[in-house]
Amino acid sequence: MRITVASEVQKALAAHGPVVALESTVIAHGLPRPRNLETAHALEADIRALGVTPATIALHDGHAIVGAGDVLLERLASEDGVAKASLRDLGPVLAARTLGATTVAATVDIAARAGVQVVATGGIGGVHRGFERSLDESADLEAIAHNPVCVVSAGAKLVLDLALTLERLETLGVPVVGYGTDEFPAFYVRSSGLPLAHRVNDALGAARIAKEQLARGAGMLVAVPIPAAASLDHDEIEDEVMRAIGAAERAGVRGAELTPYLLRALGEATGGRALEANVALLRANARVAAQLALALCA
Ligand code: PSU
Ligand code: MN
Repeated sequence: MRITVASEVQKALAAHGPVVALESTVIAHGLPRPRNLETAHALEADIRALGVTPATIALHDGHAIVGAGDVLLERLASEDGVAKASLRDLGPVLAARTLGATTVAATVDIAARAGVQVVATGGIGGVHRGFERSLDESADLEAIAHNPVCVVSAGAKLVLDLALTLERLETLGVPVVGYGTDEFPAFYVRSSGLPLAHRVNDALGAARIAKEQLARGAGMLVAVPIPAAASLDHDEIEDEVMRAIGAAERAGVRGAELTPYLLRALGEATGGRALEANVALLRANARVAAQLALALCA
């Protein structure tokens, strides 16, 4: 794989300075325009404000890009037909030299190769509800298990089966560390009722675990609850999730299109409140990721 690392990111890595990688599927497929580009810039600004170098990852012209510049970010946010590149798509999209947005799975794979230890996202993919019929489990889980990268997220997306997602992470040997919480966060909602085996209260605690885990050549998940002021009402959003899943089934939406479809449906059904919550948790996670990157360098 040809990896092009932006000079700013190269410098930070060479100096063993703090770097946070960001995925780009959330920009191209997870958020509507123009909020997607604004959010991409806001996440990078939040990370920079803490003295950390952001590195948005994407695929362009046959290269994996670590540190997309403004022109590439703008293209990812505004062009139609940007590929959603998960692990299985990396080879094909690189060979076709087309523009690709990387999922958490592909981002983690590329970050590990480039030597970036921390990745921030909104919510990881996981085991979908109705898995027994669809066998739909995101490649995110295996990718985190097999790469020495610490992913910071608000748990897994609420549209998933969170209990099954936690079970799979346990089987795969991925520690899920609650950040100031004993429960697995539920993306738009602070708690899922699902207890976590491990908890830390600050970035230093997360960094101590990450050092051990990454040295094993394996990844981990730091699970950060959405800020209380931005969280949604559990029962209300759960109703909308059920409605969105029903609509997706009737429309025959599955595979890679399912997650973007559900996120869009929830944004529309809540009059944009799900979107605002998504942006708020993305920004909170970027900040925790930056603090973790700093603690890993200290
Ligand atoms: N989190 C968000 N919005 C998103 C995603 C995560 O807040 O759009 C994306 C991530 O890129 C994640 C992907 O890797 O959804 C999971 O897709 P799938 O379930 O098809 O693997
Ligand atoms: Mn899937």
